[in-house]
Amino acid sequence: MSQSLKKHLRSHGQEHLLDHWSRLPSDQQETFADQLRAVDLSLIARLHARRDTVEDIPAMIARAEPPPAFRLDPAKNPFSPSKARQSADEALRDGQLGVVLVAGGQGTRLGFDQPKGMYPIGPLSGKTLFQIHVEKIVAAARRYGASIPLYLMTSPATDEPTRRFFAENDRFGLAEEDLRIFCQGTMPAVDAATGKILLAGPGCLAVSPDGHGGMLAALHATGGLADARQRGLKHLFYFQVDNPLVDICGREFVGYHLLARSELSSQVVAKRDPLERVGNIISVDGRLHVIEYSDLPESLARRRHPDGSLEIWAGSIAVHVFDVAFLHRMVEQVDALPFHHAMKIVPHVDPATGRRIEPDASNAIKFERFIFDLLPSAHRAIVVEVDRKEAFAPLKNASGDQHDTPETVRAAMISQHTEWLRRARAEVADGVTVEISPRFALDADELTEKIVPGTKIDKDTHFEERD
Ligand code: UD2
Repeated sequence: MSQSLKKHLRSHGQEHLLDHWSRLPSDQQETFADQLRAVDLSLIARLHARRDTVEDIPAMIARAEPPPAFRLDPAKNPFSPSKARQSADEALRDGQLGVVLVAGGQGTRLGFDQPKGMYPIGPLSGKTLFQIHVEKIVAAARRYGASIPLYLMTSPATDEPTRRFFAENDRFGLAEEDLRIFCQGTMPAVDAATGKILLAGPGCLAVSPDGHGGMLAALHATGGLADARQRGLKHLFYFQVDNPLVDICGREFVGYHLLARSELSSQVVAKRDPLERVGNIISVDGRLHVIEYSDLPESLARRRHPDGSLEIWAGSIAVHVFDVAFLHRMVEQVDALPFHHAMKIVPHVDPATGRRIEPDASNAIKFERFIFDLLPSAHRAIVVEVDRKEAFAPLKNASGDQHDTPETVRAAMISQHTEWLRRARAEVADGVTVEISPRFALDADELTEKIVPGTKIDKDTHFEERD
């Protein structure tokens, strides 16, 4: 065993990781040594000591103001929706937009053992989340006569099945050169009390994905950022895999981003209740911040204006537009994204005895970066309010839960598509299930062009484009 590695581990109090070294087969020793060398031990020590930590939330909230927001009522906004749509159309026609989809999460709450993107959610078609997202991108590219590349982030657990799924399905119509799948990094979990790195098994560290904020480093390290620049992309539309209502490259959102010359724009909904599980966007000293729902004290979350509206109203739905130049600038700043601490139950093995330990309470800290922590660094950042019914129905929980289940998500899709059909002056009988493929129509306006007014829909119907 290399003496320098031993010394390095000892100097950071992590020499326990070598306790079982002599019992490892020699090929495993080599891979384990590589895994150990790749860990930034001083960073882990700093993080455990909480020296690299997130701000004092009550102090921030004391200085918080509502974020500069484009509200649903256009009369309150400095630019009109039609001007925004026009700006977005120009940028899209000019091929300035790409898309980033983060799909590295493990979907534990949903209880689905494959990547969440492979969950069949289409109410009639049974299409998966991945297929619905990609069909939207392909349809938008077709509409604008420009390519819209997709940068799809996976994690070690979701990478292989995701790649196989896309290959088996001909990338759902996306050109090969327009899909880049890249895998995010990982971070070791540490014992909460001692800061010692845990072992998942002999010769194997307990690691987990480094959070969706890992997107920045991983996109850069895998050449995605350089690719974006080389293609002449100026903006990246970013979203999460679990929301089939997401309006990918939505014209008003993109348009407001452009007109405000924002470097980072975020979609928000007016929170349904003070404790809704979404990030809270606030402005502090002229900079935007997201306070995660789990970090917002309940008494602050419940504060209201005299008219009854919530003081902290803007719920982030994790849909953003990033300027490519801004991301390039952030990549250069090592500390652009802090690490958050999450207390978790992490089963592990005792390095000395090899005995497996199954804790029954949280024993470990996992370190994660959140992409929205780039907000305070962005110039002219804005938030844009969207109508929840048109833009947000995330799949988080298994059937039986109150919110964000397969049933609530399908109901939201059906109700959006029913509403589009009614706007197109079709008559949809009550109780009928409709689903509109993104290949058939991307929005209510496109649907209106295709539906003869007065069309009666009295049985379940999936509107799909014929090949
Ligand atoms: C996220 C946001 C929350 C709100 C909500 C909207 C955080 C911490 N919270 O809550 O503010 O906007 O979404 O639905 O982001 N992912 C990765 N790699 C990782 C971890 C996550 O790719 O290491 C992806 C994951 O696949 C998913 C997304 O990030 O697409 C969000 O992850 P989540 O479902 O764990 O986040 P959640 O529901 O706590």
